[in-house]
Amino acid sequence: KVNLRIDNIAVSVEEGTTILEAARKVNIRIPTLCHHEDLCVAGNCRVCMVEQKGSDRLLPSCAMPVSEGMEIQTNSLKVRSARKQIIELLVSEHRADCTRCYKNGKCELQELASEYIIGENGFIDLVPLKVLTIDNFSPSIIKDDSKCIRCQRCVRTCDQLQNIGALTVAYKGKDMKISSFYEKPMYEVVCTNCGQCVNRCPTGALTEKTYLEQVWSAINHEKKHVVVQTAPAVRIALGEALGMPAGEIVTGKMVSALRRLGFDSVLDTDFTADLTIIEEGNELLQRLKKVLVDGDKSVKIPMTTSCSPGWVKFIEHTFPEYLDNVSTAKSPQQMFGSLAKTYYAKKIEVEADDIVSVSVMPCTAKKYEADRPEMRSSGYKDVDFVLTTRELALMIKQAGIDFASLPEDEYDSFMGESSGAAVIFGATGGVMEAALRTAYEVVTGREVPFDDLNITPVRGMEEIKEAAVKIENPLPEWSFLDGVELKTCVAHGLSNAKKVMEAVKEGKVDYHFIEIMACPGGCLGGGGQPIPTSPAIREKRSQAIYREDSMKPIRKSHENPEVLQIYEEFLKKPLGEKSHELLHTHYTE
Ligand code: HC0
Repeated sequence: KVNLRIDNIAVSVEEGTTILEAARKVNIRIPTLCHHEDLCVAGNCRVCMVEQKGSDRLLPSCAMPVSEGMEIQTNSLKVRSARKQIIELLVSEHRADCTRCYKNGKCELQELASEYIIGENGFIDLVPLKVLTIDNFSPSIIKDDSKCIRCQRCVRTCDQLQNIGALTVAYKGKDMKISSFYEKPMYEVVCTNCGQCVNRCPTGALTEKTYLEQVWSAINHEKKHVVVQTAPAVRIALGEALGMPAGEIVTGKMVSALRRLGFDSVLDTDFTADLTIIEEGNELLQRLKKVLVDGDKSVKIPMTTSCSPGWVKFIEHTFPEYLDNVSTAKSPQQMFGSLAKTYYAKKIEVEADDIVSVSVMPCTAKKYEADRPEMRSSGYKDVDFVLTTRELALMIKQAGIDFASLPEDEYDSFMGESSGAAVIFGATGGVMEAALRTAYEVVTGREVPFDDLNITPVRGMEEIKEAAVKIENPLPEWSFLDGVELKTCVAHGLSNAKKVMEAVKEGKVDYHFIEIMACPGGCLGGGGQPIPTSPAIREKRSQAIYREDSMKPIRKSHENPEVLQIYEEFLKKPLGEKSHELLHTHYTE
């Protein structure tokens, strides 16, 4: 242990801890604009400068490890004056039209400028002297260089966390800027739309493209019937953006709020998450049969999940030769969209033309997914508008709703029912756990041999997880699987996805089924989730998801009565004709 004093408080921390981390341990907040717990040390913004007794240099606390006997002051006159100047400099490079900015009230630079009362007497405003570009071609992300303070959180996110490198540092010195490949629009480069950069940007330089006004217009349109679906991971994070602590389950309040906002049908993506398990699970079993019994070499194993659109875009760019390994099942969001404008429209006797389908997602890539040309099997755009968790919170604020005091409500009765298996889709490993709960039972007629259905090897935040389930005494139809050890792998974050795919490519692993989610922690850590998202917050959201699962009366997708009903009334059978038309697709390079 290393012992030091920070602002005269004794602190004892592990060797290698930085001054910033040590201060946080004793609840001293040192401001920073470039540090983020998910990312490596950068020391770019210099806002976190502190003074060390006996030294005339100020130290960047995010980059400086503690040493024995150090005496640190985080708030001396020298520190305050330097910090204020740095903030003034950053503001002079930043288009500070705060009242018009999407991040107004949520901008870390604005907050510091306000705390340090920078006023009018700072440095010359450099913004008018620069050539500025706003890239708003992408359906998901807007990049506005005039708001950028060059902290490089986004660059480190894209590079280290996601291994994409769509954002890089270009030029040097005063010309240095955050750029994409050849300064092309984000839409044209390898960006996966995951929005992890948006989640970490301290200012309004990277934001989601918002569709709030379009949704308000649809709600207020006399003739339109607006259907909303909510993703698994929204219900355990929305509260954070509305003043509640991380890890609160707010499903019932969210449903109440959506009704008050004026949505005509309040439904659940979890319903189609259950449906995905039936379709994807059957697809896996069919693939296994074709490979193991028929020796069909055109059929690819391992099969990978397809529900994370950031992952699908990643594999299209990075491992296109493995596109046939991706499940043909559409994501629950898109299955929901195509059913909303076909089956559901008919059921509620509304013309498909008059249905507006809105989804609330923890994800910015879902905006891109909804825009893909493959996603129009209803004859219309299956999902018209995608809002992030943050946008829904903003809508609730705009409507003057006191979220905390709302009563708990239930989803509408058709396409609103779901199992615990569907809820856990929102956490890394959740799709795999849900699939195994169903697939094992379909094949053997018995429940998975894990305590209380909790398949713990695929749970948790470990980067890459593996689990094997041995199939013994299957039902006669599945006798070819007798003794087969079903090998599965789960990865979250695209740098881990890359590791898994490289291992597959090199023949080092022989998985049957791989779950990949583009974002750290799975959707609960999505780019559209409340800011901040940190490892500790992801952990709390994850615990909330598994709590929600354990409280559900139905915990297996194949037992969802509405899923059984839709097969009986409409789809007839998994992988049948209607399913192929509406619920499956094929991704091409
Ligand atoms: Fe997810 Fe999904 S679990 S991708 O993370 O499969 O965004 O929450 O909605 O579609 O259900 C996101 C979350 C979803 C989809 C579901 C899947």
